Amino acid sequence: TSKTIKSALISVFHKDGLEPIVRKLDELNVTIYSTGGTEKFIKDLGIDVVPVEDVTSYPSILGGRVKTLHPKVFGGILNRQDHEGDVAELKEYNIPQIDLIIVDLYPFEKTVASGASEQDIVEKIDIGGISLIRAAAKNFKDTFIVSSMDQYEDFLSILSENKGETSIEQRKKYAGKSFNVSSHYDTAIFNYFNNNEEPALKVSETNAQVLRYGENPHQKGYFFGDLEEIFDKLHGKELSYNNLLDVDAAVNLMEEFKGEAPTFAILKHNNACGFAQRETISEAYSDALAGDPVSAFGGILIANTQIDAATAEKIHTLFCEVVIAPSYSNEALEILKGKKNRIILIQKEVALPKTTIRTCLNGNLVQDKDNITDKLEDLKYVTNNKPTESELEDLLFASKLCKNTKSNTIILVKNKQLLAGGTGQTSRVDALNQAIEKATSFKFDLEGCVMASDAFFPFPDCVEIADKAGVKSVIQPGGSIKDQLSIDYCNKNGLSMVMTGTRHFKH
Ligand code: 93A
Repeated sequence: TSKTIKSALISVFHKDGLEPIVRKLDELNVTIYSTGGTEKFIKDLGIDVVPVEDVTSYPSILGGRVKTLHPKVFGGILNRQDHEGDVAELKEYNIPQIDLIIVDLYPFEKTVASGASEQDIVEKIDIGGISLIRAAAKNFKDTFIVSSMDQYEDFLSILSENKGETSIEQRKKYAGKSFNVSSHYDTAIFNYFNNNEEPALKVSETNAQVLRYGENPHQKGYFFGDLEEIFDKLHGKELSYNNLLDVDAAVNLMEEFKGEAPTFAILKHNNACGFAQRETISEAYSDALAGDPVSAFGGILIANTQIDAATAEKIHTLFCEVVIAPSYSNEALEILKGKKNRIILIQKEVALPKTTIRTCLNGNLVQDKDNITDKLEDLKYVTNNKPTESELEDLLFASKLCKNTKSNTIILVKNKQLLAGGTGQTSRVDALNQAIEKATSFKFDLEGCVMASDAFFPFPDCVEIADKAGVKSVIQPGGSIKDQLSIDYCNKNGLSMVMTGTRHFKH
């Protein structure tokens, strides 16, 4: 159903861009009603305009806080033209029909951004304008709403096309746009009152799960997604923000060891602090724990095979936040349920996302996930000595761990057990020294272990330090202009080195 615009109420903060529209409306013989400043602007163009006060028989009061908020205005906007009662009431109360609303709201965001005082900011919370927008949008069947200066150009062409006649589709489309304007406007006000502590995303409009808090108790936290799709939660308290980050790290790490011999990982702050592959999951757990029994306290545990009773017995003596496995024996489950808060998850066979997203400055960084796992056939043997078969297995094992640890990282492995890792260091040498110190403090003999690095060695210092600590073989991407210095050192001192060609930064 098309309608022809015969009357309009215009109330705009910024007057720019309005002139061609009012000229067009005048040409189409549209009756124009308007508020103070806008009315003056239109009158100054030499165009007839009716002050809204003439409609309401009321002056603008409270310094302009109440200008358009009146039944005669809102009755004119909200009446249903196909509704007998509405039409009769319009007549009874002498309310003029209003077919078009044009509003440019008080510039709330700009006022906040200008560093204005609270009083000035509060005055810029538009009440009448936002109400005009809502009312006209609600009644889009009869009323046309132009809610932003951005829409002027398009609206002008609509006006010109059919001599002020508009279609229901056009009116509904503009109503839709106006709710975008109003929700954006209210979000800005909301953010101002809540010190911008809310996430930029509109939580209420999504399937966000409200978390107890964010990384710390003074931060709010939300999870966007469906955890039930990926886990069956069998027991325990709610997953926290930090739990979720650790669980994500755990799941991605274990993804690399799917289908392999029983493997167990213990994670803290998104990095593995214990990791081992053994003939049974129970042994794998023990040797993972041995890697760093101190860090394991309060950790996140993940297994790549079913957790049996023997393993559960051992786990039960440890305080840990979350246990993840593809399944549990009945007995194991009963044992693990022995602690009220312990979260027990079954990980379902669900593909993980292939991209990662994080906020960055005033936008987001999106990237493909690091989907490359270094394989035997990718390796380039660059030293005179070649790694032994078991060293090769350890090298690839270490490289997968390295890929899933925060950069800069160095990983030391022997017999498919993580001896120690240097994680999140600002220099590779620091990462190596941290790993050596940690492994030695837990009484590991580093003699004969292998080393993995997430990125190339810019200098030969790392292989020198590693050699002195007992490292016998090294895996790294290569690509430094000084690669040869590291290779020369290895050749001189009997170490072997392989290059993968793939860097695995993780920040
Ligand atoms: O203070 S208000 O919230 N009270 C009102 O009743 C009202 N009606 C329109 N602000 C109100 N407006 C706003 O006034 C419009 O959204 C527009 O931004 C501005 C236009 O005022 P003027 O025409 O006097 O320049």
